[in-house]
Amino acid sequence: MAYYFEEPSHTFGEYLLVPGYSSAECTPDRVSLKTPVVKFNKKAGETCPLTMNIPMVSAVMQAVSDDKLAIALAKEGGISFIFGSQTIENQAAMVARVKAYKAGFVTSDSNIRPDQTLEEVVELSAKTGHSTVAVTEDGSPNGKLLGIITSKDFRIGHCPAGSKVKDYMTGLEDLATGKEGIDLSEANDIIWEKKVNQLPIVDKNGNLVSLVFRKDYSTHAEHPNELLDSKQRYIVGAGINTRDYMERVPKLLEAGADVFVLDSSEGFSEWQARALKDLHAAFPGIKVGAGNVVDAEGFNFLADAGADFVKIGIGGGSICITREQKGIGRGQATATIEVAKARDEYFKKTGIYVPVCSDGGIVHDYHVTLALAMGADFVMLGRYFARFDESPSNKLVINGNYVKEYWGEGSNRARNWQRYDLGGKKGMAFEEGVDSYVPYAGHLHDGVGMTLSKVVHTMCNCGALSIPELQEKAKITLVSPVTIQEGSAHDVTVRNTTSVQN
Ligand code: RVP
Repeated sequence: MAYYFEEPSHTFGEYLLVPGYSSAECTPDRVSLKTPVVKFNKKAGETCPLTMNIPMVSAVMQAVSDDKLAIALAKEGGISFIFGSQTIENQAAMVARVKAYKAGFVTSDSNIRPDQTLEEVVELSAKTGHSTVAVTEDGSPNGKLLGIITSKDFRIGHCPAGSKVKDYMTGLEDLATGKEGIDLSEANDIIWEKKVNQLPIVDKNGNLVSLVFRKDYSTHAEHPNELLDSKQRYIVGAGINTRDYMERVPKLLEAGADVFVLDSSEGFSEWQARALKDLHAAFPGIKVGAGNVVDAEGFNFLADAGADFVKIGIGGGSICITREQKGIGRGQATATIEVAKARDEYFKKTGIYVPVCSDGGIVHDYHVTLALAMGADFVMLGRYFARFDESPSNKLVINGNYVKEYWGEGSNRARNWQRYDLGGKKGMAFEEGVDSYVPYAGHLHDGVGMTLSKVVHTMCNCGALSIPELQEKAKITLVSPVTIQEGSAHDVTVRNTTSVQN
């Protein structure tokens, strides 16, 4: 006989947090949002090998996670999972670009030779927008460094036409340089000590490797949460599927991917268990999340199969029509609560803590706090990130308003049918997602800053200084539709409409 869940399932919008006692020590600036991404033996006192500084990851979607968004999100402390619905080569190139982007270290693309003219320097600067030009023996980006020339070194019109770079540049003898391998704060110390605006980094043969600029260091300092690997490169994830993983993963590992996720709309399957087994056997130490599931049974299956984290959610995504098309799914809040409980039971039984990620259905900023309070270690968001400048989709004007395009991986536009593949002979493909617009929301840095500000304030209202403390202390209540109505401005005529989307 079929199994019936006794309670209807619920979404985030049906819940609120009831404040707990906040002591004077509980202030937003003291809240830590650090959270584990992959499993570890917590009972044995192991520390998690991969943590994030904020509990947010971006969805494995064409309209959301490319290298540009991945860099922007890593700067804030989270991880992007670069979309897998593209060729292996393209995906690996995106991962490689994130890893090559050395926070604060700029690879020079506008070098010049000492025998070239000042007019050529001006031309080059106009083309690249860089006022500092490195002078190398052969003019190549990694040639032997001979000096630096900047727009402050000469005045065009006051120097004889055809003047040579070598007569105006700051030569090596007067130049502060850093050795390859130096870290950013050491580079910054030299910049301050020597009172210079830039520091060329050279290898042991004197060849130019990169440049560190004084102005970039302050940008770096604006991102205290940035998520870096042991080589000071941004951390990045990649979405994979259950079909071509043995070809795709080695290329992505080579490109530097730190963590993977099996991207499937329904992950309680033999295909996922097989992929997890094969990948862990072929690439020892690899970190692979799996999903999506919506109940304890699904979680236990994937945890036993070796998932490094488990993703929760079917049919709750803003662009998702899986529930309508196939009649499968579960309210996102209920699914999160049940799976998080299963994670805690699993930990009690095995000593292993398998982080869980609530994926999809975050509409308001407070839904992030609710998902965390309900037990999620982190959340995955699609619509939210698609709205920012850094997402790969087009920005358009519709009815006088700026919007960004946002389409589901199960839409005809993405045609990511592998995400929905159950093996065997395929029937007719049908859409499980829509193509849509979302309101444009500016820079990711500002949007994420605002969301997290709300999260940490609410955590303080609950008396929590960390995510585990929130999970322990949160008091959560279901609310009636009338209570929800009471929660927004009511029985008044609102004079201005400057309130923010979320
Ligand atoms: P949202 O943040 O609500 O936009 O949801 C994003 C999530 O929706 C993704 O992480 C994924 O799990 C799911 N998704 C992506 N494409 C589709 C679809 O076409 N049905 N669903």
